[in-house]
Amino acid sequence: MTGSAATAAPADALPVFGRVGAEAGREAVLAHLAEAARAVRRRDIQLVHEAGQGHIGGEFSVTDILVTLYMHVLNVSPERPDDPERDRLILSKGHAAAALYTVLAARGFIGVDELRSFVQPLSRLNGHPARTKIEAVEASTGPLGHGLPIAVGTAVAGRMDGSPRRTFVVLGDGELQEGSNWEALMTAGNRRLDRLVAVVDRNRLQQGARVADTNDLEPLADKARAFGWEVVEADGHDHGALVDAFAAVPAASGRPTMIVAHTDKGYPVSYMRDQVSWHHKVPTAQHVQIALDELGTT
Ligand SMILES: Cc1ncc(C[n+]2csc(CCOP(=O)(O)OP(=O)(O)O)c2C)c(N)n1
Ligand SMILES: [Mg+2]
Repeated sequence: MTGSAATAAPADALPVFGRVGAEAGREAVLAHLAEAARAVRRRDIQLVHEAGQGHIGGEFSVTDILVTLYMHVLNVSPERPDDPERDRLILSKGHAAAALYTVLAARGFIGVDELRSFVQPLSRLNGHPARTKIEAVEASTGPLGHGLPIAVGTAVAGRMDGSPRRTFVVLGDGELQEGSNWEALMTAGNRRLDRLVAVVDRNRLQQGARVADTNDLEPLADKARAFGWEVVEADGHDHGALVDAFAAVPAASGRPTMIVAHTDKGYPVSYMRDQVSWHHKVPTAQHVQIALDELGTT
């Protein structure tokens, strides 16, 4: 790992991090994830500022989930991005693309310098992730409600191949209002797709309003259990809690796993945290500076 370079680097520098597995010990894993998450958020907010677009609130709520997956959980490697036995990760809430690109760069799947091209003409880094442009993007997403159905098919394919590979899908909570998700939840439960994991970024906000005031999901865990899923609730900003939740997959029950990751939109930045306006507001230079100060460097 080269993450310690973050300390003295200029504000927009992003180190490339390796994967640190459980064999390194819990303390080393958690230190690695904390450092990577900080570096990713620092780079991401500057990316969105420079591009003049993005969804920084939902990017910061999902950062710890994506970092824990790419830097610790997933059996994936930039040296073999097309390995048929790799784990699959689908970011269904595709509007958080800049967070995904920043994590992919931090893990070595795309160049750190390429991040500067985000949403520029002819860039591969579209406002929503495109499978046809970036090999490490497992599914094109953006229209909400598609990632989980694709993930169910991906998990079925893995089972038909007799493969131990796992499929992870990261969903927004507002996204769960799309009916397609509930067909997919039902199918996965009925088929007992134990190597399928759905992570819900439960930040309680959607675009312009609270989820509960729009079309409430509760009792979400009970609903998922009724559809045949194992449900784990975790603090989605606590890397240790996420590591433990992922380590419990596949569940002994043989059911697919839903991790309800309790998060805050804009976490951990003071002016952004739990503020619905930060769904897709663009940070000014001053906003960026405050965020960098709050995120710190070590
Ligand atoms: C089918 C569809 N409808 C509407 C949108 C526009 N849209 C983009 S993000 C968003 C809110 C999503 O809320 P949530 O899933 O909770 O995401 P998060 O809070 O994590 O940003 C909406 C309505 C979309 N991308 N796709
Ligand atoms: Mg949300």
